[in-house]
Amino acid sequence: MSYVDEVIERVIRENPNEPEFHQAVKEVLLSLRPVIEANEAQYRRDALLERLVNPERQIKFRVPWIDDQGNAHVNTGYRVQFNSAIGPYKGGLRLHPSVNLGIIKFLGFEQIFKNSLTGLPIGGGKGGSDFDPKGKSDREIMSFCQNFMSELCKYIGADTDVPAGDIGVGAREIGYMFGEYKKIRGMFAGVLTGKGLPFGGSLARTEATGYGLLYITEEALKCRGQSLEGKTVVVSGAGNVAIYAIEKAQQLGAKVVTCSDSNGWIYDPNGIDLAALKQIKEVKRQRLTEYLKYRPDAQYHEGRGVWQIPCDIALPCATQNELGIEDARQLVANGVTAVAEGANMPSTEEAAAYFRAEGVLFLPAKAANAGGVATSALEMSQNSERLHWTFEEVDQKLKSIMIDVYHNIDDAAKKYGVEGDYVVGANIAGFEKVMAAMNAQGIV
Ligand code: NDP
Ligand code: 2IT
Repeated sequence: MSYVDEVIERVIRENPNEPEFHQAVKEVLLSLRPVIEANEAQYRRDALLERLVNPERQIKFRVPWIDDQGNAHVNTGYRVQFNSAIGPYKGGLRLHPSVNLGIIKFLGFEQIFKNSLTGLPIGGGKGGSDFDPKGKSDREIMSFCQNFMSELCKYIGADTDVPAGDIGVGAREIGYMFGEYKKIRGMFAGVLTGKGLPFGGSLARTEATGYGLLYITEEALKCRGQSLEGKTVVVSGAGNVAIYAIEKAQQLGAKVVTCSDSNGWIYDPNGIDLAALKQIKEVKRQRLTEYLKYRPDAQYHEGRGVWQIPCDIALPCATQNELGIEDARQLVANGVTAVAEGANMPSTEEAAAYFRAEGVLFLPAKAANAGGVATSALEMSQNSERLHWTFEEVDQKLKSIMIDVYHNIDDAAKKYGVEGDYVVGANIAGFEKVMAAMNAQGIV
């Protein structure tokens, strides 16, 4: 059996009940087959792939917190420090009831290659908890975040591991966690990114993932003699990534007609009212049903359904495996020409394969949403030099990073004879640097 197949089989056997982790490992290792097979004997001898798929460290801890009625609750916290070959572990924290070790491992594994693609010195990690922030008061969120950090603070540091936001973690949560870290460790350090602007946050970090998604899409379209001007765009999600993807898409002349949350979705044929969406989601933390109060002519539907709306470009920005094969077929039948993933692994294996087989421009998550973590690395740079850059400076750097990511994955796909296959291009381009660093550092 080939080395790649052997390691995939072992990952599935040794990590039962972690389907998302299997899915991420399979996608990466199968893409790497030509690179691995060219050096199979050496990689096998050095257990390179076994070292790649086994986290350097995984931390699991108890998080007790107290609700407003005085009752204590216990959730589970995780931090998976996956790979530090090219820099300190870097990656977000997710607070969602679906969080388990397998989900954090899939996200941490993806993060290794994404972070490498940014060209910046950051390793891969991810963390979070099965705590459900929905419907909790500010006090309850604070209690959870403080108790989460009182344990996590033992394992992170500005040169060790630098967490940030993900689903359920935004500026509010990062602020509470930062305060607790500072209190316990007695130091003001750049140990988290996505911080508030008054205490070391970077301008444009809030916008970065969504903006970056559109910058890479714009570049890929430009290379095909196209632009976003006049295009109809379908977006899923209504959180940080979705909101700023909608904002940049609109600025670039596209019309975005949908968004969604976990209860339902909006179809607004006149174009999403971004000010209303921000008010509902960022300020009032309400459900999307509220949108109809601002735009009575829009439609609200329960459940999922954005992929049935005809569009030129689809941007899944909510969560993993939210776009399946039936959705992909519907999108293609309706004439979609480009899909760029704002969320992590939003397309199922089958859906991603179908888009590529149908000649749809498909920009996979680890390239397309790399703008968020890239800007986190820019926040780390600013913290290290104790300076602040302007919005324009950060935004310009973000844009040039995303343009470089596109050309790197495009070149890698061409080099390996699969022009236009950006799943393979991103996996190989991300892997090459990590592999070179791991080889140079010996068997550790
Ligand atoms: P937010 O918490 O801000 O928003 C998440 C959005 O997705 C919400 O609208 C949420 O709806 C919806 N959603 C979450 N889980 C589900 C689910 N199981 N089913 C349906 N809808 C769901 O998170 P972000 O915008 O930060 O993250 C979105 C995606 O982007 C994630 O995959 C994340 O990993 C990825 N990402 C985020 C980056 C960042 O910088 N924040 C960077 C790169 C990737 P509801 O509110 O109802 O739960
Ligand atoms: O998935 C991701 O890249 C993120 N959630 C952002 C991580 C970060 O460290 O900014």
